[in-house]
Amino acid sequence: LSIPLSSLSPATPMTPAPCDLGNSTEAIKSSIVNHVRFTLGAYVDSASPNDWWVATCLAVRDRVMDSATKSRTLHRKSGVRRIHYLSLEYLMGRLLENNLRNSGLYDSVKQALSEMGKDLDALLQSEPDMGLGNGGLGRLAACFMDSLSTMNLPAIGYGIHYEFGLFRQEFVNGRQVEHPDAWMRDGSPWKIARPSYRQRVQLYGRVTQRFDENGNPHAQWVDTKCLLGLPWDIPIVGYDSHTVNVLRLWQAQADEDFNFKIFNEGSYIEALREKAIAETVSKVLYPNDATESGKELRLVQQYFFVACSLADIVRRFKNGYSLPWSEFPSKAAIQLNDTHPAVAIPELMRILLDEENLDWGSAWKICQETFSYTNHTLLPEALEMWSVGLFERVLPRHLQIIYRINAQFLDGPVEARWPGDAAKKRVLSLIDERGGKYVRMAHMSVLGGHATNGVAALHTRLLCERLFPEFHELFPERFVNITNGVTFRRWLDVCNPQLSSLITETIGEGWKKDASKLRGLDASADDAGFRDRYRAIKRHHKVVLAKIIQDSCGVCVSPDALFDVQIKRLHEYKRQHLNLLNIVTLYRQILNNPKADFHPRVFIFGAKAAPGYFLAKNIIHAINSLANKVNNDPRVGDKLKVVFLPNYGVSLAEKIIPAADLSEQISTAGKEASGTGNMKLALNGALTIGTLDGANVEIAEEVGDDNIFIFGLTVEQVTDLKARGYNPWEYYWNNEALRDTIDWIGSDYFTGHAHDFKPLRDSFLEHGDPYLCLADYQMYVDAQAKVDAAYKQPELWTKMAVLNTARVGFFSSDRTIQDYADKVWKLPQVAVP
Ligand code: NTF
Repeated sequence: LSIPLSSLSPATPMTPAPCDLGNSTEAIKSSIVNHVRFTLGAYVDSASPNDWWVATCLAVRDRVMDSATKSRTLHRKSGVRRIHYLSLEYLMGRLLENNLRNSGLYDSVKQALSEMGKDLDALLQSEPDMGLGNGGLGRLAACFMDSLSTMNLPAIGYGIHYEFGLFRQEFVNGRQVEHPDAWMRDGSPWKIARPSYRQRVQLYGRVTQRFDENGNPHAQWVDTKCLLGLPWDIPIVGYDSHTVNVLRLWQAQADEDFNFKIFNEGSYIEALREKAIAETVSKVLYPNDATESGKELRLVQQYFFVACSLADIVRRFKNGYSLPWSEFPSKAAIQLNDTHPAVAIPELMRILLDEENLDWGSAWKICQETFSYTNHTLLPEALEMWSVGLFERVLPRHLQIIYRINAQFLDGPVEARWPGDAAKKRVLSLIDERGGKYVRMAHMSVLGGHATNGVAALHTRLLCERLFPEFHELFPERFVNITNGVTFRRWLDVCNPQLSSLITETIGEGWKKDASKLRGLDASADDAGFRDRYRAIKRHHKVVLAKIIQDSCGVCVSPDALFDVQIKRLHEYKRQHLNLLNIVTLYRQILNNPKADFHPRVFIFGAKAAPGYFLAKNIIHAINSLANKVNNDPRVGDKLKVVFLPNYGVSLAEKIIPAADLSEQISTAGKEASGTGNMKLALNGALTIGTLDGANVEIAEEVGDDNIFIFGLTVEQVTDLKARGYNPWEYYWNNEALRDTIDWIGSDYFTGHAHDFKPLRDSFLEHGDPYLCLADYQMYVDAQAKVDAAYKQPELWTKMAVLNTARVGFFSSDRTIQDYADKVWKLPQVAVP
């Protein structure tokens, strides 16, 4: 049977005209039902809650995908520069509610579901968190994606499609136990595979030479192992904007050619083993926060996603325009979210030199114009360094390139500025040689780009003065401050719709896109009627949180108590153990003086510890053991409760933050780069008790000294004290309450075993108290007494809380992103019609 070819390819295309799906309740109802029936193959009558959730997500996704395609086309056709955000972490949390609120579909979808007897709120709560990040750094990237779409900026986020996100935390006898987080075991309706943009990545192997058509030598990377990267796209819906950018996450796959050869040799098992090894590359997120993890797999992860992303960017440049390479930076800006993706610098050099045959000088100029780098930490243990041996094995060609970058830098600008100064060269070199040889990724990031930024004013100052003083002296114009921000859509509109409505009713809707307008609320702080409503909303959220506490900790707490909240990763520098010292002190005071006039307080913790971080886990155990004692001590009653909510993450934060009265931001001055939880809590009317660290400094400036509780040593005082020789024993012997507190922690009172918290006790005394808890202890206890006094005056407290909400508009990530767009990326806004 032969069919004429012409009948298979009709002259008129068969694609029907694009249909507008419609946003009416009826249209949405039929979309959802269609997905239940035709996508999921279920009966409407018997579909599971998960089916309804998936069908609802898909109905929403259908309505944003057209905008995603339109945005992409417009960005390509208009030929504007795009920002490519490279990050190893994105802590997205749940997507449905955010997408509903941002797209304006919330009310009609709620109505549609309710007409079908389904409760939207229940569906929203059933969504698993997309927890592809550890903490602040990953959540910042997620906030930035929201702001980029909202502000009509052409952007792509690149990252890794981890099969397992951050571990799920459980407490067993007060100790942290980790479980895998299989967030997408059942797939995810938000992600779309893009197999046509798959990339191939080389690793290992060795370097030889080849000659181009003009007889010029070029390095050639051969005998490599290959991996494939499959991109998954997640649409990012902006608030009240038609721009839908994408987050593109790479999944590692085995190279089929490679397997095919082994299959032919009959080694079926061997072939599948290789495949499994290849796929481990995107298996799991490293659960380390603010510590460097020198593992080969981690380096391979970094290079894998960087190489896929750069190949994708280069493909778009070559297909989209016929421009010389010198124009590449006019089309593509690349932001390095910390040093984790810094291998992008030698990778772009490799592409330009070895594949595109550019000369060194031109390639280097393109790199510098393309890249910029955000530093997120001053902690020396968090600064990434890769051993030269490992680097050479995994990325031999890249190491050659790094050596050449280094030689040109040391022989050029460094020699010119400090002739013959070997010490300066040792300090500035890209290779650390103080015992073994290591590649300093932070130095490479400063050198390979045109801008380096810190994430709060104080942090940027310390970057220039302490971390990179010589770089700053050589290239002062490269250093900029861009204070962090958070998206007010998720962290107010979505998590606190009641407060969002009250604000909108009072000052109009403009604040959602221009957060500085929140200042319009300043006057309401003096309006008793407004304060009543504000307080009622806070109380509502405290009731909701009390229920969560009851369900997950089995502890009954009163919503009339002061909710004192410390939620962040568990780390010594964040000083959850200073908080612990204060609670133990209060516990003693209550026992010694049961009649003391102390407003009841609930101390609420949420924190995961890196699985290998022994002392952090000891602190969790100590807080849980303290909680167990305090909560069950009849002498204490309701005066004091301590709860450690398990499995802290984005969704839990959305419940805790609107319910918080007090926000603990008590890091040792000079250690917290910025903090972003501090901003979310202040926005929701929690007052801050904090040190002059990170963005706390700027929060204090914005809200005013009367509306915040600042205590503790400043950065300069910390430095002086350490220089003089800090001795925690002096504080121990000179302060009886402190001594009793520490002795009590070291006793068998809390668990029956005196050795249980010996590591914690030793860290305070025998190991020198590296984060100066003892030095700040008395000032902290005094500040907490001021908090107690203020909370007893509800009108005063609410006034302060309102002023916090009104005055933190500066910390919107829209402002942060506008700063990046203006100062670093030079990006225009492109409105999608
Ligand atoms: C974190 N850095 C800082 O510790 C926070 O202070 C800051 O708010 C966030 O970054 C976002 O800028 C890290 O997680 C890391 F990995 F750099 F240590």
